[in-house]
Amino acid sequence: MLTVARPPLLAQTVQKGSLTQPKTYEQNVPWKETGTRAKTADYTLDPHWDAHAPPQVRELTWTITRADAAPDGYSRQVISINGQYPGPLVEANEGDTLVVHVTNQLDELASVHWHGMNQNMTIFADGVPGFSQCPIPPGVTYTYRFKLEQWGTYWYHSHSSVQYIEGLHGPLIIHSRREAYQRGRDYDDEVLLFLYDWYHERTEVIAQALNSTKGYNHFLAAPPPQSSLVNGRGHFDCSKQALSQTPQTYSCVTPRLMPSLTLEPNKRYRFRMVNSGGHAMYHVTMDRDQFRLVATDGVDIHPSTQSIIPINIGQRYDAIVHTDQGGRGKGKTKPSSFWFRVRNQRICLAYDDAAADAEARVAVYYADPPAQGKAITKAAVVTDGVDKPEPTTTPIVDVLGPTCRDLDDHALVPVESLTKPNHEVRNVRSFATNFGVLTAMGENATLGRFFVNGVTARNHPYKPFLRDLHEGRNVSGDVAFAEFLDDVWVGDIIINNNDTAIVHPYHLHGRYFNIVARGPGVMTPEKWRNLDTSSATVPRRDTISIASHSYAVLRILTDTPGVWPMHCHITWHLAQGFLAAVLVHPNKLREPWAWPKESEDLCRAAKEPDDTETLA
Ligand SMILES: [Cu+2]
Repeated sequence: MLTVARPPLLAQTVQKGSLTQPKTYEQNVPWKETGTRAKTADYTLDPHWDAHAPPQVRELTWTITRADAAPDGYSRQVISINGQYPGPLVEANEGDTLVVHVTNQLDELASVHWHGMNQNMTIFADGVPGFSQCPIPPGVTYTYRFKLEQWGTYWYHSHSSVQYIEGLHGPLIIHSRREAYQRGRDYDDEVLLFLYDWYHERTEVIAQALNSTKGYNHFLAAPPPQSSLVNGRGHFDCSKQALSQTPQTYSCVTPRLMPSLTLEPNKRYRFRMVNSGGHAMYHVTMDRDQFRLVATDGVDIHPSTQSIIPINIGQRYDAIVHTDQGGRGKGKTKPSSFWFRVRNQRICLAYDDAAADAEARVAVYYADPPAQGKAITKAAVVTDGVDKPEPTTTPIVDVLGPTCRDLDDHALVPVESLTKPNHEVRNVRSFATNFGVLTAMGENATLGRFFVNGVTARNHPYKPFLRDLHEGRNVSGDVAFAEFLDDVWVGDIIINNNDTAIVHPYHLHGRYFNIVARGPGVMTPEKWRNLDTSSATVPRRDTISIASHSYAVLRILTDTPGVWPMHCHITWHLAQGFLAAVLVHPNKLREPWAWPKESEDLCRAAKEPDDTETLA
């Protein structure tokens, strides 16, 4: 059976009409108040969490609405979950079943993807319209139900166009008795740091402009953010607003205080850091202490000491920070307050916003007077700020320099390996990605788009591939496919980033990958055959930065049947067609489990015509 009908190879420049837009918004239109204020998220991890509790069902009920917020001082509408912005913290244990009832009260389509989850035999819960489900229409409730088979730091986000940047995202923390690093033994408390860039323009306006011949602010390339936020809190200098090409708002008030975090001295904190943004890649640093890195993308690793943590979109890093009082030099003591910095690597942006601050900062204070004994007296959480003198510390020198690259793979060796580096692999598939242009029909102008194997993805949200595969139809058309048939249990995916300048964070759904090779130049299947991966240190993660004119070879266990997106996690690039599909065990998808009644009901709840096309 031929499952994947090969799409025609498109040249970089082709004659083609512009994308169908179901809805249009004007650029530079001031925000209207909804009249409802969003509550800023409180990301306190439960200090009494029982990682040894028997497996249970964790049932959540979410209502998604618009609300007003001014995360960095600039007032605009955001998307809230249960009135909260950004979305609520979800905590669970490995082995639990997560059940989330999502009611969409927006006037647009919605979805929720669970970033990094294997979705083993639950592809229908992966949350990607056009791939694994139909979108959730306004007024409809849809339930995600899946078992958690991993542990660590994850997150969830909308997979409908560029919607998550509006606020439909949040952290997903999975505890386990099997974790290599345990609370009480390896650390005393934990701190969640949900880091992302923030835009003053409605994101759908930006995406639509990018997909027009005019571009956004006259650029075909993705725009820069106006600020960066930590747990929904940031700082924008409203006096600079005129420098920014963003709409006037009903109110912009520069926050008086910087976000703050109070820690107790002589304790070990596990920092769980997520880059849940749209475009900005960060270097996370502290003016005072260093990080003992213990996990990447939810995978426990052998610890290493780092002073700078580069974190690209979609990636997570866990690090233990020891708040000891020793000085760096003889007789010196460390300052009792210092800055935690989230430094936007502006070199990774196509262009910059003159009004934007290059970093988000959190003022870290040590509790006063110092707490005695082992017990943590207060849960550590980032707050709106405290009335104390600001830290006077200066940033460390960024020895990595301005760069969009990942940490060296040697620092990311998993405690437990998944695939054997010398595993015999016979199956290889390739993706080559590049920026290109489409010539719009009848116009002497071009659209900026991304291409994977010559195809720029177009998303048909009401025609999920999974439904077609389940019902025995061929899938074809508007994305590039890589296919691993039902008798293949391990495979390699070559990714060649053929762009001239841009580093992209590539994310694969459905399975971790092991990075068995990477480097400059182009990897071909012929060269791949001679690749010696027997001595490779093999990091395992779900999002990898690949530089321009460079490649990576990703090894996956092909044991989770599904049709899994592989895409750039720069949300603007995804909206410009940077999306492909990895099809694993297609025959298995014909079985009843793969398309539950709820999935079919959701597609039937769709009121839109079947041929609606939205941004990827
Ligand atoms: Cu990209």
